[in-house]
Amino acid sequence: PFQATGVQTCFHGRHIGPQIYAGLDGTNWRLKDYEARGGYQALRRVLGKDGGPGMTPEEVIAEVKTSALRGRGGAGFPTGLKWSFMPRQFPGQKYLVCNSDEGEPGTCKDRDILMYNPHIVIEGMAIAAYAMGISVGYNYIHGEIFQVYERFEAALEEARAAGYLGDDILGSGFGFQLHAHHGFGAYICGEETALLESLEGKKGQPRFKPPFPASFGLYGKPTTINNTETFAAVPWIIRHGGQAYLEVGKPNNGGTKIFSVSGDVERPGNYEIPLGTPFAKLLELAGGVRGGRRLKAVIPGGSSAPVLPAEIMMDLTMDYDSIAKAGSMLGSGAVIVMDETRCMVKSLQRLSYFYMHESCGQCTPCREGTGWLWRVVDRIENGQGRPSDLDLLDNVAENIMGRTICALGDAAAMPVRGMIKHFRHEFAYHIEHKTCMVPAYV
Ligand code: L3W
Ligand code: SF4
Repeated sequence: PFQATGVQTCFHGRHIGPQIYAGLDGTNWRLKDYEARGGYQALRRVLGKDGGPGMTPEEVIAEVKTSALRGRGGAGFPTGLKWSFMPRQFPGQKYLVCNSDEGEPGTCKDRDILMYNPHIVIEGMAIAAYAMGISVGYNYIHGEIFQVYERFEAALEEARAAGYLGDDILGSGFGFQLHAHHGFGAYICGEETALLESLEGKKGQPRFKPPFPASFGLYGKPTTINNTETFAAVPWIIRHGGQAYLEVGKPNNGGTKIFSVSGDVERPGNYEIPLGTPFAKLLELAGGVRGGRRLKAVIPGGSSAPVLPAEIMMDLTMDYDSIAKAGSMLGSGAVIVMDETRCMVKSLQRLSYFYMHESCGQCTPCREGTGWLWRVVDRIENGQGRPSDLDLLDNVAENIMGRTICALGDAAAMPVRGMIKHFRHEFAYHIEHKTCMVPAYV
């Protein structure tokens, strides 16, 4: 998946940031290191095990609502609101699930959290479980990162031994059992209902929504699913307060967000910065465009987000609302930078192949449409494009959007529409001249 756009997106271990990534050096992931950084103080506070009175579940949810924390997996759904959907009185098992099935091309942030700071996720999940009255949780970890799964298992063992997980956490009477689950590498299992199917041992294919997992989730029981980074934000919110977290970011976009900056930059890496930071600042952190070349375009939120040209991007701040206003989405925070030597047709060819390959095949517009999209872009790239192809691409994309069971159909269609909207002239040049207008590719 990291090759999906043809630009270099795979990097590991360069991560900086003030909250989730603060003070990590690659060796200090263990429980004792986490505790030395103030780890598990938030859980102690919530359970009244820090000498204080403790917090009620309602107070925890209220704090998360105040923080304006939004889901870090892609949709940006308000976390406190999602937590409040969980029925308080339910005569059966309820579940908490962490979505660590990070597979969005360009996104490499969650694996770094789990590898370098796994206890922050465990603490965040334990607090969430307390807030929603849940006693069992799972962390579904992407299949191609086995060492991350092993690291998380090791952290779970430490947390259990120290009494941060189990039937009676820190003697509070509150119990929460957390398990890790190793996926098998399918992109679609990052879609929450496909993930649940997979966790149940079935083929990972999305379910219709509604019903949402909040009412019909794992084994048909009420389930709350959040992304890894979302859980990792929770301990800071409890320790410093929801208002402080909100003020780190901007209204409706609280806190920091991790951006996986990849592609044509000098220093690709995971950068945790306050939401609302100008894109120009993020680019500067990543060392600027590689080789001093000119910026051409940016995919601001993972491969599913429509591309934006440099002139639009340079005026934007990195937050959910301003990226959406510009016609794209912040998504999972994968910022794919493309310089002036990048061919948009080639990039879209690779992206379209990815979605065709990852379609689960359940619904016709996605199963057939993703194949159509790839074949048409592929023939344009290979000098066999037809003048009618651009309208055809637009038409196929339009007929996929909104007509599928899950968001993968839209995710395949949106990059096509974005590319043609902003770089139509490049596609037209390919069709007319049967070659690329970008010198490096001629
Ligand atoms: C109860 C309601 N719950 C919404 C819940 C829902 C889900 C969350 C957001 O797509 C995006 C997609 C990808 N009652 C509810 C409700 N919920 N209404 O809120 O829901 P939704 O449907 O807006 O989004 P989604 O299906 O979760 C996710 C984009 O993310 N994406 C994909 C990233 C992939 C990864 C990865 O690598 N694993 O992160 C990237 O940008 O295109 O737009 O929990 O249940 N009335
Ligand atoms: Fe499967 Fe695609 Fe339909 Fe999603 S949209 S359920 S991936 S066929």
